[in-house]
Amino acid sequence: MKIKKIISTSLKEGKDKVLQELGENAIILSSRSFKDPSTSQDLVEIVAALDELPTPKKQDIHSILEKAKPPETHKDDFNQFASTIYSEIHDLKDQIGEIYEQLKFSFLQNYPKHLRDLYKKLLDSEISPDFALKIITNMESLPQNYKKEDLRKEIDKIIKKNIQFDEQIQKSEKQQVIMVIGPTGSGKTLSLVKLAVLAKIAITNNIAIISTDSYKISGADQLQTYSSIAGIPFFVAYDTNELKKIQSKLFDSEIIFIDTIGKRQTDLDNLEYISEIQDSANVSKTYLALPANLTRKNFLDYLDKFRNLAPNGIILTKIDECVSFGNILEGIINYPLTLSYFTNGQQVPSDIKPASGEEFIDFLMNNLWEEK
Ligand SMILES: Nc1nc2c(ncn2[C@@H]2O[C@H](COP(=O)(O)OP(=O)(O)OP(=O)(O)O)[C@@H](O)[C@H]2O)c(=O)[nH]1
Ligand SMILES: [Mg+2]
Repeated sequence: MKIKKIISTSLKEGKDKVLQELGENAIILSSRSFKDPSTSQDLVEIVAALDELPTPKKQDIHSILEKAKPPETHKDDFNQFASTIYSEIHDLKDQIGEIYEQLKFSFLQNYPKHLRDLYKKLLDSEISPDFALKIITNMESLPQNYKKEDLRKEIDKIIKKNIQFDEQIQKSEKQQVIMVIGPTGSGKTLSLVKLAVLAKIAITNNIAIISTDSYKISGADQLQTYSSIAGIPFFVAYDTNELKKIQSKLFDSEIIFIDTIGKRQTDLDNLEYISEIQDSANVSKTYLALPANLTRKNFLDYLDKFRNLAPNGIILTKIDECVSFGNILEGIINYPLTLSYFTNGQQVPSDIKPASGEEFIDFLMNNLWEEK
């Protein structure tokens, strides 16, 4: 800032001098009148200042902003820069993914590549990592360039060692009471009808069906229709007393099939009720119907829930709707439970067959072997 003191004989003259010397942007900081001590003349003292940085004019601001704007060529540069960054982030993501995969399977480094690959396939077929590891540890004799038959043999060994397969329903001297339990919609009623019709064809004409599925309005109707088509006597029991009464009249039936409800008010109510039926009906065999297309977690949950009812075997239903069988393999081996029947469709009675190791291996092979 430039400051100037100006002495003049009048205020006007002083202002003119300020204008002349500092220009129109000068500002007056102070002014005073005084007498010259030597001449006694009246004088005026003005102190004025000028800010040396010129205040930018309006158009200057515009031009500054204009300069600050990235020119069009910069815009292109920026887009190119952004896309380079994007592709670098993408590459990094891929690399992190690869490192993650290597770490995830690093504990498999001691296994040959074909077993590491098999391990990944087992995970894809919904087998848990721990269980998959157990399987490949048991397959160490699988040759490196294994063929379909080599893999089949190894799976066969595991299945034979770990899974029990049931005999189909046979003729018996004593009356057999066969009950089907399971979660809602698992295929209990349809499986029971298939079994009853097969028993009528292959074992005895002397069978009966009792429904305890009176909770749902149409529950018993569906079964009644099937029974009348197949010419099998059909009864509905609304409680255990009634069930006992009906059974006492069926003393000479060779096989009695009992259908149960999928769901009451709560799971616990349901299980208690089924347990009462089991006791009062003197059940000789209880099948647990479970759909093969359940997730591993649901499959294990149901095995847990129904294990208190001590099922003798599993009817694995809806195999035709199932893509991966690892969940079942793990559930059944871990519990362990006997596999009794497989159902694979809605045709009565053709879409049911006794469970067999051969068939089960076929299902697993579909997940583990791709035809080249
Ligand atoms: N695709 C296919 N569908 C099936 C099979 N078994 C049963 N179903 C169908 O699954 C549905 C339920 O079958 P149900 O036999 O009524 O099942 P549920 O366990 O008695 O059912 P709730 O009594 O309601 O608990 C029906 O639409 C059946 O046709 C099967 O093996 N394959
Ligand atoms: Mg039913």
